[in-house]
Amino acid sequence: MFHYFCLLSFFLSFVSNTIDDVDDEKVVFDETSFSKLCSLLTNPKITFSLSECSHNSYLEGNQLTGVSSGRAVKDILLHGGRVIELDCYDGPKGTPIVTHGGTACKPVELRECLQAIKEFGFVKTPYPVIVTFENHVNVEQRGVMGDLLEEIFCDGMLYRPPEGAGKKEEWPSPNQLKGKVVIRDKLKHKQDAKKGKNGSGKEKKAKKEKPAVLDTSKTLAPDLHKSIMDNEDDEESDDDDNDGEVVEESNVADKLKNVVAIGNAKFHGFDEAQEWPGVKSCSWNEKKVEKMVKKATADDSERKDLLAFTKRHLLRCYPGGWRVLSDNADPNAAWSIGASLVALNFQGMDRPIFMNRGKFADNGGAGYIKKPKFLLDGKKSGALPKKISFNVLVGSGWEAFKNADFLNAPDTYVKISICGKNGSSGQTKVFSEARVGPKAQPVWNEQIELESKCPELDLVLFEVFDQDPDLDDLLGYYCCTVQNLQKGLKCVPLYDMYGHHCMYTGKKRPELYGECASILVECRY
Ligand SMILES: [Ca+2]
Ligand SMILES: [Ca+2]
Repeated sequence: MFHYFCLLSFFLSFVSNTIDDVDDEKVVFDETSFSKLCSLLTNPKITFSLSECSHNSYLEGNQLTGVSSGRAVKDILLHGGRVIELDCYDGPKGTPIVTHGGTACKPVELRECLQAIKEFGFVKTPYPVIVTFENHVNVEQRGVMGDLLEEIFCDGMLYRPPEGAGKKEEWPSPNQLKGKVVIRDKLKHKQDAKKGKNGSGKEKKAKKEKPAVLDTSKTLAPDLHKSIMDNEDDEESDDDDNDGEVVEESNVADKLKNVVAIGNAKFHGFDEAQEWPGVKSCSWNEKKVEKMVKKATADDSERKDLLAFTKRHLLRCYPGGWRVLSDNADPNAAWSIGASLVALNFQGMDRPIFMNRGKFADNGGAGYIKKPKFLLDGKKSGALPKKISFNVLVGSGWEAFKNADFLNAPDTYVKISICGKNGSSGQTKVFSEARVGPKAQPVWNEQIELESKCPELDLVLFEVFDQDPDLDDLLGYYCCTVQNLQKGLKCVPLYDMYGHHCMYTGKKRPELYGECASILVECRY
């Protein structure tokens, strides 16, 4: 805060408010909004909420040559992610391994990933961890998976669907599932597809499964390309062999099936999905989401059918298989159709991840947020578009960015965006005075006017860049929901792309906002 008092005393002539208005306790939004948390607690179904969801959660680095580890899972959980995806394959020692199939990614034992969930699953938030399996494991090793789940989550952590749950229409609420690990899996596995009707064909495989780990001695690039495209098909067709019926399987695999609380199923039309006796889940890739959003935008009855579907069933959306660098699609499209589980590559440090962090900072970081009412009742949003005026005044703690440029002081500017359908953005001029000291602290005092078309869903993203001749470098960002944006003069703390505060004091986390880089912005609406 000290920086602001100094700077403001210099520039008070530009600013209409007095420094008494500066509130360093509350940042742009109130991070401990318990009233919002309470509204979630009375929420009857998990399909009425959106949950913070990761894709290929076991992977560090890219989707082709990355390393699978329990540490990757731990990081996501400690960040607050509530949905962990594990791609399981037959392991050489008779126990399943987790890896990105058909690539050169290094595998990890399933046990290590489950241990990480046990140890770190409820450190950040008590709300349930959904473990979603992309399951390529044979019948015998599925039995081992069941045993592992029982063994590791032995002390009542594993949620067991009550008898007849598959026929009821209710999901439990996130509150009812506090401290629980909830398993999502296909009820019917493609690897068993063509076995005899009497279920005796467990030894033979109907279709040659792709190897879990690619032989890298062959020419790498074409193989990798082909396998990644195959893998994408694979993931999408997770649901394709599945008509939601229970198939005959050996009793061995029942050990896993009995703890699957969220069954994956396919459907051929919304009518069919509404006739299902119970509640189910399905997975769409981003291409399909895009197609469905287009349809829903063009035709209101399509939109209503889609929302009726996502209200009753759990829709998971995932990044396309071509995103080998672990980047992400804009999640707003999937959120706008009520998809509860919008999986992102948390390894990617891109704008979709920043938006995801902003979205789920809501609700006290519970990892679950309530869907706006209009996504549940199928009506159009009642909230009017919101005009927001941002006066970007000054920056503080800019020593955090002193080495951003090789030769000179960084050339920094602030970009503010409304993220969502029909988003827009504006930016300040470039400030470049000094690397350190009072002269390094930027002064803008510039107005940016933006409009949020859908305030119930839209996000505000503040980004600070260093301008360069080629690609500008992102130095820090802050994201929050439009609904949580507070009026008045506020400090906006900046985070680096890893999600840590941009510190310049050498401390790990700030006690005061003056210890991390931040911008002073006045918001009016
Ligand atoms: Ca996967
Ligand atoms: Ca520069």
